[in-house]
Amino acid sequence: MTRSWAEPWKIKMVEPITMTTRDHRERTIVDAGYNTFLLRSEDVYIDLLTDSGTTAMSDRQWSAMLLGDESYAGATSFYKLVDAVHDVYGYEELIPTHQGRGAEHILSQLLIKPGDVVPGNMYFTTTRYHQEAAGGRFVDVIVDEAHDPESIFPFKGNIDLDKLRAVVEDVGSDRVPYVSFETNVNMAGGQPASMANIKDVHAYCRENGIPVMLDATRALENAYFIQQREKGYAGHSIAEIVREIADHSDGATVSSKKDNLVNIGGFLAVRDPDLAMKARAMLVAFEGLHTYGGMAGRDMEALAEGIREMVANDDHVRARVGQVEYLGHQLIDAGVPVIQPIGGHGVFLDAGRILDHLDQDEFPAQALAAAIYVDSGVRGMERGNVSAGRDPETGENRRPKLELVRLTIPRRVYTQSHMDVVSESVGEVFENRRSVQGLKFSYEPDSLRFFQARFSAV
Ligand code: PM9
Repeated sequence: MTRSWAEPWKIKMVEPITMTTRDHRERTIVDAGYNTFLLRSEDVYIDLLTDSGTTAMSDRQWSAMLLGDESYAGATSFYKLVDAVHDVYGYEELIPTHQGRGAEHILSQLLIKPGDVVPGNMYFTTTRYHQEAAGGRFVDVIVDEAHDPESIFPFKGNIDLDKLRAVVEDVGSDRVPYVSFETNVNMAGGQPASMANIKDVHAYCRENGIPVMLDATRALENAYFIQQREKGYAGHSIAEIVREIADHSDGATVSSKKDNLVNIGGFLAVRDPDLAMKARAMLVAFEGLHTYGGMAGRDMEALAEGIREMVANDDHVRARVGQVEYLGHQLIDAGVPVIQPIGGHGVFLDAGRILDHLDQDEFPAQALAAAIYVDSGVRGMERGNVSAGRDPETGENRRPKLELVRLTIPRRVYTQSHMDVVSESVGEVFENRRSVQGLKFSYEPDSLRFFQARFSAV
């Protein structure tokens, strides 16, 4: 008989949440321009907008915050963070930033020259924004399976080496400042790369003098899938696998608001001391002094503890991904089309299939996220045509193959009962899917439009 498992923590403090009426939510979503980013959290019942900065910190992290050294320069909290990053990821040089995009900004400005090409395994919104702002062009070299919502390939985050080779041969390695390798690819549905692929890409890049820069934001969740799925890794600890992933890179940007279990923070970590010195020069102009960057001393304390805690044992990540899988399998059982395999940080609904009566330029995923909110107060996020933005050359919507609603699970926040409420609501909306109408822009920002765009019903 299989035995049940439970989270490796118990709850010490609670934050009340309240259910609103359907009538209230119908008005609220119109006021928010059908954009779940524009809802007030007090109008949300179960908040699955993002796993970013929404973690419940541990008692150890909260108590570490009291030790925060708020000295302007040389704070002990900074050196604890340097040690934690070094011990867990192995990087020698640490540039602390206020969050992931601060690190992306510095890395992109330092390495990318106008006209350069940056190959990567699927775009991420802020990452591509900074690559383009530095004058680069992002080229997607992820495996084809990643764009196929029905493929069950276990490593949909892999880089297709033939695609990468073709880009390098086409533009020349001197026009490729680095390969942008994301762990557990967010926009593909939280899908991992295999260790074999990470090693092969690193070896190829070395031969061609191209650095590999990880987006290690969700390296922990990637490590879990390697342990579960890749031959030879079942007996390795999560800590060993995270370290091995990082060993095959020249540096990383990290949004610590995810795997690292904090509400704010991030970093750029590199091996090259010269690159680190240049990064520190930028850091002092854009974020803060090199021994705090964008964080308070107490934030660095919580982060140092969070980095160690995430790999202290394998139970944490097993329960974290286990909860995502629990929700995913409930939805699969209810017949709702979702991206499979179920990802590490959320369940991604295949809005393109669910609302196949809508054209992609009527933004099915945006409309579905709004409909789920109206049904139950559950807040998810569009990850499709709105997030992808417009092609700068044609000005047309990019119409990506993946038109998804992301139900993102915060770490250590919700229980299995919350997941049951979510799956019942999504099941109900799925049953009544034909009544969901399409949307059109009433306000469209020029960049990163998904954050602040407003819509009205078609
Ligand atoms: N990710 C997320 O919800 C928050 C912003 S977009 C809604 O998934 C990766 C892989 C991310 C990420 C943020 C960032 C940026 C970089 N890489 O939000 O600036 O998933 O800390 O990190 C979000 P920051």
